Amino acid sequence: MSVTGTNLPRHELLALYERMLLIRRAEEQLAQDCAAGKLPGPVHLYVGQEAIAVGVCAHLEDRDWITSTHRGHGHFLAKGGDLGRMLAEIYGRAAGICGGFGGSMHVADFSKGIIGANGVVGGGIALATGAALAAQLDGDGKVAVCFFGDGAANQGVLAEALNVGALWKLPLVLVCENNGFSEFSPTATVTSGRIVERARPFGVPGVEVDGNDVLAVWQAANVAVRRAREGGGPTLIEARTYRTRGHVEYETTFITEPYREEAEVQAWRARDPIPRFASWLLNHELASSQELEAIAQAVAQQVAEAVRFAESAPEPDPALARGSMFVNPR
Ligand SMILES: Cc1ncc(C[n+]2csc(CCOP(=O)(O)OP(=O)(O)O)c2C)c(N)n1
Repeated sequence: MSVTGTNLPRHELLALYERMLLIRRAEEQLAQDCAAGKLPGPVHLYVGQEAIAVGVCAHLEDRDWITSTHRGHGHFLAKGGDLGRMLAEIYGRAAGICGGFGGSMHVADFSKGIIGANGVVGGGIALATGAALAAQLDGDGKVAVCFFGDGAANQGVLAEALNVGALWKLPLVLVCENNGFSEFSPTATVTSGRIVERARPFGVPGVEVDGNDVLAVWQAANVAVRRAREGGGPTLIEARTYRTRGHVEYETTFITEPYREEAEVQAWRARDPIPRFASWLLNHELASSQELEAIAQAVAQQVAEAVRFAESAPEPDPALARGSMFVNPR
């Protein structure tokens, strides 16, 4: 794991570890809930990709904007979204962050700069570019970060964002999470060339990084966010990772043929960013196993409390559904 140049104090390193673990444990809870038939809608889990959201969002403040994807729980939590209200949203409860009407693919919190998860593949790219333009007009050093998948990188809007972002030097960071798949299609079967090189014709820096190494992501984002804040314009980061769970929970109910080798999944599980970072902390004597255990216990407690909060919340009043969708419902 590359570490030079982070100069992060110990408490910040432990905070990165804690946040990755919180995302993981929250999603393990959702996987269980889904298997138990408790969820009213689908969930796309971020398991194995936590280092990307956490390494990037460590550089952001509440006033900075992020846009997300259909696989958005990790982005929401890394940017400081409330776990209890996220779970309540996914459980379809009134206490949810969108009143229980949006579900997993719409978790958003403008007060934390979270423009939201998004079921439209590539939809966040245009939203983040607009947010970056707004930030530039505000002139107070805010940045906009867009998380998107390798599948979304094949939408034409990426070229449009790179073009206008470079031209207007927008404070924009484009973070492509290349997890090897677009639904059930391996990336290599639907994507030509290297995604990171798509920045080059626009004169935008492109950086490829190990997306399972939280410190490598932290370093790449450090440079990109600073450049954006200082008026240097956009950066494209391609973070290489792997989706170790399915595209969507419970996909085996409709996908009957395997679309990848189990050995490949296992090889990537061995590179899981969380135990990997734990080993690094232990090897560098930056944490003891007791400290990591204490963090794990605190996280488990936080998830249990969030579940209690979400489960005890009432369902929303159906009469409010239209009111939440339109500004002036008729
Ligand atoms: C505009 C649009 N086209 C197609 C879909 C169907 N769809 C949902 S997820 C997905 C794959 C997205 O792949 P990627 O961007 O790599 O994200 P990942 O699921 O790997 O995180 C597709 C094609 C969609 N939701 N929106």
